Amino acid sequence: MSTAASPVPDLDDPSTDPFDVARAAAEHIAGATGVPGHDIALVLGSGWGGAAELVGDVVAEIPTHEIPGFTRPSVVGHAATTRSIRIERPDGSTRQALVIGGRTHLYEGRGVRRVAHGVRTAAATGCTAVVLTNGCGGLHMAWRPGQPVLLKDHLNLTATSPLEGATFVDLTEVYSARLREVARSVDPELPEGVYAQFPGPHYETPAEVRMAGLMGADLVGMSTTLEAIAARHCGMEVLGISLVTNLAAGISPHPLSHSEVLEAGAAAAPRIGELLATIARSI
Ligand code: 8IG
Repeated sequence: MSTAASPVPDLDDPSTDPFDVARAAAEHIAGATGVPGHDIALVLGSGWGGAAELVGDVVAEIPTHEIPGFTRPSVVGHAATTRSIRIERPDGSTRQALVIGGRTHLYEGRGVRRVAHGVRTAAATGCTAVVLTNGCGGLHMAWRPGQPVLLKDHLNLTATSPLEGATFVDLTEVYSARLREVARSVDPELPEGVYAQFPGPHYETPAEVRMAGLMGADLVGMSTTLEAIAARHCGMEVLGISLVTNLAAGISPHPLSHSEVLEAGAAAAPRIGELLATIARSI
């Protein structure tokens, strides 16, 4: 453990190694929570904020923006605390979960390093698996607002990557088949889908939603794929779970509204919170 606080390098400085900032963030988390290391990480997206308390005993809670490399989130409904949670597993053993609220989105314009920083920090704390959750639009009428969907693959439509330089990471199985199996053992009804990440912050046009469908997407959103790539680069297993909070533009006859998205999230909160908690205990 470091004694004198060395200055944290600036994530925006191109000469800074983003993994140095992730290590500084992990040290801050260890110091501020009193928990030396973590096993799994949960990133809570739109609609998933209420899930943390259900996962286990909250050992410590710290403001995310105080952790090196993190910034204040700018979106209403995005939680901004990071918690260390003790999970009791069915066999009596325990796991320490790092629950990161307040993810940085690409549309905030702070660069891909900020977007990837959460999962890199989780890896630096010792996490070997990360559960990425999000709220998104659905392309299938049968998936009503409140429907959770497991990600089986993605389309990164952001035209960027969280990786820099000649970093050739295999993405044949971004979303762990093993962890999807664990999730389905909790809820056998969970459907699977392909998630397309658009840059946002605007929602898609109906033509863009049709395009995404033709390309193989079942879900459209503004997060997750860049974080999943960064997590695979760190060697973590990834589980992706979307909450369909609205039918994508043109699928629904109604225009999209952020308040409806928040409402759908709130209505689904108990069910998806319990689902996430049970999955976290089973990983
Ligand atoms: I919540 O319909 C949510 N996030 N791109 N499209 C995109 N992002 C979203 C949507 C949606 N709903």
